Amino acid sequence: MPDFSIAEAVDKAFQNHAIVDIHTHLYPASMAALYLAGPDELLTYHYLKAECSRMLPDGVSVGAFNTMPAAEQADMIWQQLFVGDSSPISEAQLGVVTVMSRLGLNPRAKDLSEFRAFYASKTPEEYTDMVFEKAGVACVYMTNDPLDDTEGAMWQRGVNIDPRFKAVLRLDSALMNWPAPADKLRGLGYGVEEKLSDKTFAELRRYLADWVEKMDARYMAISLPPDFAYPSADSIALMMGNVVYPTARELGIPSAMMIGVTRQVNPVLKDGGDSLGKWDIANLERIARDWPEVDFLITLLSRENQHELCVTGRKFPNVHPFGCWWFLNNPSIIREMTAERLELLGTSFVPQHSDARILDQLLYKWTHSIQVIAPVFVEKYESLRAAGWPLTQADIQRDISTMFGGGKLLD
Ligand code: HDL
Ligand code: ZN
Repeated sequence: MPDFSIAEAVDKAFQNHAIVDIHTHLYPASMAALYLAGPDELLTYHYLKAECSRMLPDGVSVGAFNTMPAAEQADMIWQQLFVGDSSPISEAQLGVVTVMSRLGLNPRAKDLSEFRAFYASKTPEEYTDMVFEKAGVACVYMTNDPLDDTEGAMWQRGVNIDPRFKAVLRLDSALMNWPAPADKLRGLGYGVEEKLSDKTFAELRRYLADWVEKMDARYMAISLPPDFAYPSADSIALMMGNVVYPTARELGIPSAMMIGVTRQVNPVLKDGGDSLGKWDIANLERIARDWPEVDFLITLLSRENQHELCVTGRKFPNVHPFGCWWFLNNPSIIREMTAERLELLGTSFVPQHSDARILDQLLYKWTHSIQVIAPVFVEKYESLRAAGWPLTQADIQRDISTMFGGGKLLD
């Protein structure tokens, strides 16, 4: 007779472990203009704005909706997607319901007044402490961009960063659509040229090294389109091969690539207007083979890329799949991705990140993910026990703490 319930042991392992969330768009209260929390931010999350664009009141266009003040947008989204005449069962809608329930609020309220009053009753620091504690999160990795006017000014002034928020140097604004970023980089003192010359590459490597050090960035990240081809004469491929990968190797920090985004397929939806495409994973084989000393954190946006990403991880130990990103962050797909990753990679991957943009989202993104991930682990541990492995509760705690603690690369 087994001496303990695996299901109970897995649940306890998650309860005993404070999560390390390795990709978010969250910022500490000290970065005030970038700190997003509370009902109006939560309801106007671009996922919900996109879903509301399908359920707008007669006579209200998306363009007209976009001109409304945020509080009015939040009220309309609340009426159309929650109070309205259909159940809030999309993942983003369910998320708001979970958040409100976790905060002890009535998710079936007729308006947002109770949520707004609750949010107003706490300081940003108190709200942050409460959300981290309720969500069981130890720390979150940010998305930091020195070329963002608001954020760059904070770093130049000097900003006190809550140690629960780790920095990540995001590269899209510095490397994509060259030479558009050149002026801003020169404004920061980097003598880049319009052409992709050795001088430009050297100055961009200096930019990366300077800001990794300034921010104590744990990795460098970039989002790339599905047609990203390496090697190629495309400017972004030249940037990756002459700037990012050599810098990652020199600094000994991971290069994260988030691939498959087709930007602004419908611009009127603004930050909700992006879509996805399948990437040719042979590019990753070439990158991992050409840069064996670099650790690549990889998350791909197309469901059709997931199994082959696991296989590529088996071929290259420096390929580290992480998370169920964006359009994959839904229970039906999280379940499938976690199972195939465990089957093909064992414990050598990071199962999830939240990608949270609004602090409150930590309360649902992790709750929902663990609800669907835990049973997959239970099934695998049951198979392990059935195969004759004398499994212990300490084994389970060790695995969960490692895989949801940033994996072998991060902490
Ligand atoms: O590029 C990214 O990091 C993506 O996560 C985008 O921010 C995207 O808009 C998003 O929020 N996905 O969840
Ligand atoms: Zn993101």
